Amino acid sequence: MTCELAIGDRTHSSWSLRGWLPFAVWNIPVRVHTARLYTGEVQKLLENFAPSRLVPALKKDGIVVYDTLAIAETLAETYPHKPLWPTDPLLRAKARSMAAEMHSAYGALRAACPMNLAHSWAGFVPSEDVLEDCARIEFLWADALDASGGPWLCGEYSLADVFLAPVAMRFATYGLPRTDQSQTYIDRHLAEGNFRRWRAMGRAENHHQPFYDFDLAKSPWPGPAPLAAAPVDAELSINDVCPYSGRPVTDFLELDGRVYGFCNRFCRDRTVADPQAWPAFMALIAP
Ligand SMILES: N[C@@H](CCC(=O)N[C@@H](CS)C(=O)NCC(=O)O)C(=O)O
Repeated sequence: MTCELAIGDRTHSSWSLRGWLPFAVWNIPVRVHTARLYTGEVQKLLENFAPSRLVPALKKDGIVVYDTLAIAETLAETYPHKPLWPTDPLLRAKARSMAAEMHSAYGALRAACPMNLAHSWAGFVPSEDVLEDCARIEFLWADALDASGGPWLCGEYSLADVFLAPVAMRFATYGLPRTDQSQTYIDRHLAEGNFRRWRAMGRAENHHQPFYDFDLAKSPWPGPAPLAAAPVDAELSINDVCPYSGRPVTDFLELDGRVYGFCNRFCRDRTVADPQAWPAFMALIAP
């Protein structure tokens, strides 16, 4: 039976990102249900995921697993041939420990720097407590990267990277001080395809949560700059069917003077947000 996953706003819900990434990275079929945070939508959605109180929540074979660490362990045990955890015992211990510490610590960083994949802030001044969390995280990143040789924390991409992906975003978007080694690791997350697709879907959702705003200037997005696509009203496009669904096109974007069509607005807008994140679209523009 296909897994069902309840998540919140992609731009803001760091735990939802952690819950979703394993499905994307290890190609595990899932049906995603989204609800907007700080409205009644989450609790309404979770009526089908009892006894979950928060997102993400997973339903698999009629059984609900909530809380990200439990979801990660459930997927690892369900798909033992997929390398969710590293196979090497030392690296597996490090990966499990980092994921667990992420789950139980770094309160200062999490409170001061909520995940916001819409913006990068200039002039954020971290408190001593935030800097202490950052130092601990960088110590663990260096420990793992030195032991594994990289490129991800424990060699190949693992659940450790899933759990630290939103932290990498906090370093990047709040301009937190970091070593060159951390910067390389953060850049790897910013360029990673699954993360880029998640962020693009968040941009297309366009859920603005004022709670996450800061009275600071915005700086350019620290990841790869997206190609300059724009939504456009049109009737004709280069393609007759959507590159994702194969259905007739109804919504359009323009890129480099050419018009491309999609079967709905969300497919179009997530592509506008970051065209290069979508291999099926890139195949269409450069066959
Ligand atoms: N310990 C939980 C934390 C989950 C969590 O805090 N989820 C937030 C979104 S990031 C949520 O559901 N908020 C909705 C609410 O508070 O009503 C986990 O690991 O999954």
